[in-house]
Amino acid sequence: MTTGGRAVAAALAAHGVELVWGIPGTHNLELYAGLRAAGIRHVSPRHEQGGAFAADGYARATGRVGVCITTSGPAVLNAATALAQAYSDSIPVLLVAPGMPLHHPGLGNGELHETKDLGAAMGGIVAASHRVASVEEIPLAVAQAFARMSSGRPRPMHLEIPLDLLVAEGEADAVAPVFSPPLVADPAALDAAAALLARAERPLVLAGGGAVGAAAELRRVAELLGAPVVCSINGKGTLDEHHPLSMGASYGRAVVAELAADADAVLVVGSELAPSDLWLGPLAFGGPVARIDVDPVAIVTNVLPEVAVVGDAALALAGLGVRLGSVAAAGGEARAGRWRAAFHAGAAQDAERWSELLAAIDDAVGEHGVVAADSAMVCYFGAAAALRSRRPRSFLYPTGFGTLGYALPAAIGAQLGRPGDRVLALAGDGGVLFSIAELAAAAQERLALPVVVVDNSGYGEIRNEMRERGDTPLGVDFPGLDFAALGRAFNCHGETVTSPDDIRAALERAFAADRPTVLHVPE
Ligand SMILES: Cc1ncc(C[n+]2csc(CCOP(=O)(O)OP(=O)(O)O)c2C)c(N)n1
Ligand SMILES: [Mg+2]
Repeated sequence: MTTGGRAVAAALAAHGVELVWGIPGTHNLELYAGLRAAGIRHVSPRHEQGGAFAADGYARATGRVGVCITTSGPAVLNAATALAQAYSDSIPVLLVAPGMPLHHPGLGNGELHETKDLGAAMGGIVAASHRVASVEEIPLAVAQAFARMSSGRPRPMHLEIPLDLLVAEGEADAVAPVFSPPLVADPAALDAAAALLARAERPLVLAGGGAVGAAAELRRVAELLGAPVVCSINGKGTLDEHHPLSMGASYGRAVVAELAADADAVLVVGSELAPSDLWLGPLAFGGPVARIDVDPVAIVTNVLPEVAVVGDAALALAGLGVRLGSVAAAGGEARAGRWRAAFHAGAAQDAERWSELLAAIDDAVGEHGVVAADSAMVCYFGAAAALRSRRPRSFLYPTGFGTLGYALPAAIGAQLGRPGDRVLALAGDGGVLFSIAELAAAAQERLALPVVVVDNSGYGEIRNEMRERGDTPLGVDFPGLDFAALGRAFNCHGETVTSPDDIRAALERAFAADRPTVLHVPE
């Protein structure tokens, strides 16, 4: 016999969960007792949105499921924005939270944390929101959630445990994790994709977040084809950006549109080709398109391919590699080199304002490091293309949903998931305030985390857009804050860096420190 709360914790542990982010409340005390009993490490964010962003950062940096635990009602809704972000970027995050009692009146009776229809709200946000109906069901529901998150297109889940079931006793037989092997593509589809690409003289490869587990296979196919590779921001680093065939990351550049038009065949791997990746509008391809995607729905979305290969990216690319032979195409690097030069020139121009800062970050973070970025200009105009990532899972960015406040908590999650690697948060003065309380969490965990705040005294991008429309800016200018002092108030170090010459030394101090450091960079 066990209790619902203990059954949840035991089931999480049985699925390899070692670390959760959570905030306790009256309704989830038995779950907290279970976490302790199961030996699961608990980290305290200071807001549930920060907890779920941290779980997302952990998932992106490690490839494992990130888990967040909250109490019911407002706590779940606080986490909802982060789960919506995880949904749009296909990140496996599990939220476990109590809900109203099993036999709660459908129209409500004013219970603490009662929400009109929380399941409906969350069902509109995550891949599935499931409410268990008995203690016995709990191990099964956890196994089902993990099965769903570790097969096909990974996406967040919400598991609701009626609050009376958390304390109820029952039998909860363990359910072993379901092993779901990667989806093997149809050989005929792979033949067709190989034929389409082998005919090409000017092939192009686009790789998105769905390719991050297929770095070696992607590189092999690119080399065999002699094809330039452009990664989306979520796919950044999947082909080492120092490789001669790598263009770098982000599709929203004029040179990518030119490259697409010039190509006589295009291979798209694990990429939505979403409007949020294509700021300059849809790409017009000069030749037929083959798409590889684990999601048969995504494969026909935005761009209808001539050849659709539904399957795991690594396996499909390996199959394509076998079909393309063993001799690298001649001339690919020379052709790619011209596009590469144009890509980097454009990126350098857009990032010019932050060039010294970004070069210093690139060097300080190093080959194995991670940059967690916010929806700030320094990130999407700057870091996304100007940093030269060597590996996937090294640039974490809230692409599709585009929320603010992501960088700091995601960096905390990444750092706890990869304690041996350098992790840095990069944000604007506007976005960082959305989740600034997480400095307290980072300080409590004693993370040597630099939090770089690029300060233009307001919502700079929106201010620019208002001006471009000829409007007088409204709601976008803020009096300056002393972010270094703010950092110190949160038990972090704090430094204001006014000269570019000081940035490198400040970053080294931050990575060697016994706590996080807020690096305030006024523009
Ligand atoms: C949750 C949320 N609210 C509002 C926005 C709209 N928005 C996009 S960028 C931006 C400005 C962010 O300011 P800051 O972080 O300082 O970056 P900057 O634009 O100055 O580089 C705003 C308000 C958003 N993306 N997400
Ligand atoms: Mg700003």
